[in-house]
Parts: sequence; C-alpha cells; structure tokens
Amino acid sequence: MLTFLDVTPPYPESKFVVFPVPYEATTTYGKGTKNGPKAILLASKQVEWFDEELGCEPCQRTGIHTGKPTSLGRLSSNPSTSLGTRVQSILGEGKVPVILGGEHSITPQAVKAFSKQYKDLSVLQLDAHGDLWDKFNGNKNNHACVMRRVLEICPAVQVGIRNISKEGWGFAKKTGQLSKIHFRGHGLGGRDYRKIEKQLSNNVYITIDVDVFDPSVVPAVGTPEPGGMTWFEVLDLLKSVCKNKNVVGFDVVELSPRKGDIASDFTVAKLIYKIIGYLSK
Ligand SMILES: [Mn+2]
Repeated sequence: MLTFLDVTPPYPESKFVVFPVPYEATTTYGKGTKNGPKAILLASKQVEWFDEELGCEPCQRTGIHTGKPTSLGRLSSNPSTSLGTRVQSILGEGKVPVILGGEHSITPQAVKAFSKQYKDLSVLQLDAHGDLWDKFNGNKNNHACVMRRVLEICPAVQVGIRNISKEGWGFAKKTGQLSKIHFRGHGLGGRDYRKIEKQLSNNVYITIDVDVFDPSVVPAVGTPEPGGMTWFEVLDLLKSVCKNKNVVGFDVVELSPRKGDIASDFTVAKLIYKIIGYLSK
C-alpha cells in the first residue's frame, strides 16, 4: 500500500492519521481531483524527511500513519456517514486526522464530525474561491457551496479569496461574514495573521483548497485563479496558526494531477509534511 513519506509506523503509536478521500462528483471545470490523493502519496516518497526550518525530522518525532481510503457518506443529513464516522473514531483515540481530497465538497462532513468533538470549533479556509453559493447547478453539496455548508455548522475565516459570486458577496455582507473574508490583492491578502487569529476560536480545523496558491506554484487545479498566495506566504500563516491555536485536523483538497507536472504533486505533499512538522513541534 502507498503510504505518506513511505513510512509505516503502527497505528496505535501514531499521532497523525493520513487518509485519502478520492471523491469527485461535482467539479465544474477541469476534472481529475479523484486522482489527487494517490498523486500526493506517490510524490511524498520524494519529500526529504529533514526539515531545515525546524531542524529535525518530524516523521521521526511523531508517528504518521496512512490509512485506507474512505468513501464519502451520503451527503444528506445522515449522521453515520463514512467520512464522519472515520473522523470521529480517529478523534476519539486522541489522534489528528489528515484528509486528502478529492474535491472540496468533502469538507462539511469532516467539519460536522470535528464539531461534535470540539464545541468551540472554527474553520480556517485557504482558497481562491469564497465557495458561498447556497446552491450550484441545483446542488447544495456542490464544491462551490462548501463554505455555505460549513457556516451552518460553525464560524469560519476565509483567506486568499479572489473569486466570489455576487450571491456569495451579498450573503457575506448580510451575515457579517464579509469581515472574515481576507481578500487577496485588496488589502491584507492573508498577511495580517493577528487579525486572522483573533477571528478564530481556540480549536481550529484547517481546510486548504490548493488553488489558494498562485497558479505558478500549483498549476494542477480544476479551477485556477491568478494572483494567488506564494509558498512562503502560506507557510508563514500556517506556522503562526499552528503555534497560536489548537489545530485539531486538516484537509488538503482539489489537487487535480496532470501528466508531466510533478511540481504540483510534490508541492502539495511537502505542504502536508510542513503542517505536520509545525504541529509536532
Ligand atoms: Mn477553490
């Protein structure tokens, strides 16, 4: 079986549990995100274990276990969904779930499970898109509606956004969410960590749509947007949040691997290892 970093620590001794959710049903432009998890795991074999920023090999200090893929449960309000059940059982064992998408519409199910364990949960979203449609193509669980569904569960802060619908804007304005959207290129663009952290509760779930990066950093996404964040901007923000908040889990979604572009796969694999490193410090 493919494992993250090619390491195979036993489950009971592992703090982190990485698992694929190769779900793709509602992508609207470029296809292929169902192949994201496998590409991430393959590329992770090439990631250097030693982290020069942290001065250690995080995978030797903490166990990173890779589990089997999970399917998404019914996107109805059915409480015993596959993904939700898995998250709850990992959390129940005091471990940190690391979810590899797949399309972004997997996130609300995960958030719902986290919110049962952590009452004061908030979500930090890194994304090019507001994802605030109530319905898209007639579907409330389209990947363009993710944050609308998340906001029905708990508060969220949105960073890196540079594409929002008129409907999403109106919703954000009416509900006060607009002050928690850190638009790219019009003001702070994700650099005012203090303000972002103030808006988050102590227990934070992070969802990273990799199109938050500039397309020059991660071109292999289904819905690219120019003007994205750089590698070090994203790392600086995540490092700060991991230090100042209790990050209880995270997902990385919407990588849509394509032949010949190994940089995107590798960048996403390394991003995940960086976050695990920050959390195991
Ligand atoms: Mn997006």
